[in-house]
Amino acid sequence: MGGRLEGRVALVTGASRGIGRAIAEAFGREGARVALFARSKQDLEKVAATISGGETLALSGDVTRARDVAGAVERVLTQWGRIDILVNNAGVGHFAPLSDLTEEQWDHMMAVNLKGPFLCTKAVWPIFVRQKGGHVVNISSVAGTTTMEGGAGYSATKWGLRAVTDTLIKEAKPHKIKVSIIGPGSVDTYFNDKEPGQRPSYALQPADVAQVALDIVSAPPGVIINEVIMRPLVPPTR
Ligand code: NJP
Repeated sequence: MGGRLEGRVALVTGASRGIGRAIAEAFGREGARVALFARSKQDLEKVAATISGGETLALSGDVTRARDVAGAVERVLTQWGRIDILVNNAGVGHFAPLSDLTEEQWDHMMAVNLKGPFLCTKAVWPIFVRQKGGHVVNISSVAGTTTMEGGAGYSATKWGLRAVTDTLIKEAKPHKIKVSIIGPGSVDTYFNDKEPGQRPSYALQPADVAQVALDIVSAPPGVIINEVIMRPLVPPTR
């Protein structure tokens, strides 16, 4: 029996580790052809080699550079002739009270978390319009729906991504393009200079987010799941 994504082509940013890796693996298991995009070619190739099921492409580049993004999209088209799903997952976080947050940290978050999805979406949009279909999935955060001390810059990027998503949902409808946003709480990854295992034991796993991404992109053709907020159930009681 074919997988849920048989015949579809996905481009996943930030696929060298963490949530992006889990999404790429889940999509591959379901038969999608998956292009993995991030800066570290070596890590991407390692991940691509672990993906069973569909074919893969490891594409190194920076989501903040239009030329890298255009090159990656071109490679996917040359290889597979179409793109059905873009997952804007690459993201970074710097956390400090606003007065301590550096200009470099602010610019870094704005570039990766906001300009990255802008460039990647802009690059695939004409393809989706031509195909009369496609799906953009943006990985945001619970911090894109609320605020916390030390998170002004990070929240600004994820609230911004929410505004972009909301606008795109409206612009996409005439073209039968779907646009979705997932806002996870704490996920056990390398995010914010951590190592897997360093977050509380109740943190979400990358595979939990991947499962939601998979459900969103395999919803029936007439259904759009626009937004999912997901949190760990509860911290264990002491
Ligand atoms: O982070 P991590 P996550 N161009 O650090 C890539 C959101 N989120 O999986 O480029 C291209 O393990 C980097 O690869 P490399 C978060 O905001 C997380 O947790 O080789 N790629 C790596 O593959 C983000 O949007 C939590 O260094 C770039 C990946 O991005 C998403 O989840 C909670 C890049 C980062 O992997 C995935 O983050 C939450 C660039 N310029 C939301 N810069 C959480 N973990 O707790 C980085 O609410 N990458």
